[in-house]
Amino acid sequence: MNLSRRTFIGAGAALAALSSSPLLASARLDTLRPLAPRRDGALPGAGQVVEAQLHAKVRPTDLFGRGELPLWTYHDDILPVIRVPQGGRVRAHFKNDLPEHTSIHWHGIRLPNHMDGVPYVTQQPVEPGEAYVYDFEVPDTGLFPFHSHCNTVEQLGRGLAGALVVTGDETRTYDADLMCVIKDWRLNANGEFLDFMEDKGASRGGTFGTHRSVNFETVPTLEAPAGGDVRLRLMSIDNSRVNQVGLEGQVDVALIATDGQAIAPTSFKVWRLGSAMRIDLCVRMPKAGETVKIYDYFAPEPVLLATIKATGPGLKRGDFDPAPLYAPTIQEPDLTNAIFKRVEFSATAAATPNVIAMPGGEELNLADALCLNDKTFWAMNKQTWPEDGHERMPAPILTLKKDRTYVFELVNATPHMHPIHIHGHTFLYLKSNKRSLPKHFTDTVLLKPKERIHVAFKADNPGDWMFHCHIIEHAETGMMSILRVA
Ligand SMILES: [Cu+2]
Repeated sequence: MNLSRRTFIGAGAALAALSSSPLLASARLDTLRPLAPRRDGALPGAGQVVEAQLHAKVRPTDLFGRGELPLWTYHDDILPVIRVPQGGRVRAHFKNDLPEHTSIHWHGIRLPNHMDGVPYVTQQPVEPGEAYVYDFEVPDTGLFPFHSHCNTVEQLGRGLAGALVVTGDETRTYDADLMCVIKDWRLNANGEFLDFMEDKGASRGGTFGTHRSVNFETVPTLEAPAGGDVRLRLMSIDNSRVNQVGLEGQVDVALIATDGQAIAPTSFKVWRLGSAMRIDLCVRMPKAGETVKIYDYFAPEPVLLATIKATGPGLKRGDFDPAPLYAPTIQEPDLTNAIFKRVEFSATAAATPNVIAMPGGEELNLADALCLNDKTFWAMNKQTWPEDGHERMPAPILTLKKDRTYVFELVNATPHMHPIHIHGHTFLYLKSNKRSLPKHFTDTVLLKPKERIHVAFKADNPGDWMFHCHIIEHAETGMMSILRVA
């Protein structure tokens, strides 16, 4: 296990420091190669086990030079990174010493239901003082966040998260591999935590942070070899904000993966990165001493998130030719005979108390006040997650036939953005009524206001799976549901 924050922040690379007004980087990608075919035979990590120790507790930390913040983290390396080769197993020995119960959800990993880390749905909560072992194989390469799935507004708001990197997708080693984990913090003028959620934000676009960070630092400067090709992994673990990330300058850059899953290298300008979403870029670094700047272009004034400085003697890499990754292990779903379902995301006025009946006749275990919020602002197909006090899980929003392929039409009936996340499966993005994006695999699909997106997936992983908006406060106020695959 690699838990060094140094390694995490890495040694890396970058681009053009041009002017004070950030010019979007452009890509000149007329002659790129397609994805490398899926690898044959055994996966690189087959038979390997990576042991990780994750100990959740309060770790007061002075993150921004404004005094100690009572962070909740999984490790003394406050943003832990677990690296495991594809096909290997993660065995995470988890101990909870937080003041309240929690669990760990491994976002985007196609794992068995009982390892999915959702309290009451896939496991009982891990109470203070208790331990739990997560043990699962990683079928797909890429970058995945892990975080709690209960009172996540506060737990993630206090920093409780980590990164899982599944290696083994590279056909050519990059000159550097950098990660930028984007997260805002809710701090007052004294540098103390503000309330993690307000009704005003929760019922609209979100309760945004007041202090931006990358890798839990304020506008960090990373480094990468001058002239080199850098793999830049960008991931949001913010509760709410959607960043529109782009790079400044006359730099060659290609998009090579979405939510960890490879795509044929394609032109990149900006990408909207909602909570838990990831992209991988291949960036050609400029001359030594120059920089590449990463911005959020969503705001009226672009916000600088991080800088990558080009260092060293300068590599000679020839024309920009980003190496394609191996094709995703996951098969493209066969749309012949796919079953069509429409899922509408909307605002709501009232909660819908439903009881979940299990196949055996019993009812699914009780939720509690920590996992539910007492407000309901949102619904999926007119159904909300029950309000606090209803004490029961809702019935599944849909019951899917195992091994059938589904096309979901995700309909945003609100004027706000919603990054929609499915557990245990990975969507293939097909089309949108508003945008033209390349076909790509994704576990978290960003719906723009009034957008309709079609996604497809094979319901091949049995169990009750969460299906929800990843703006955490939207999920916790109703935009959360269960998909049953049986
Ligand atoms: Cu939402």
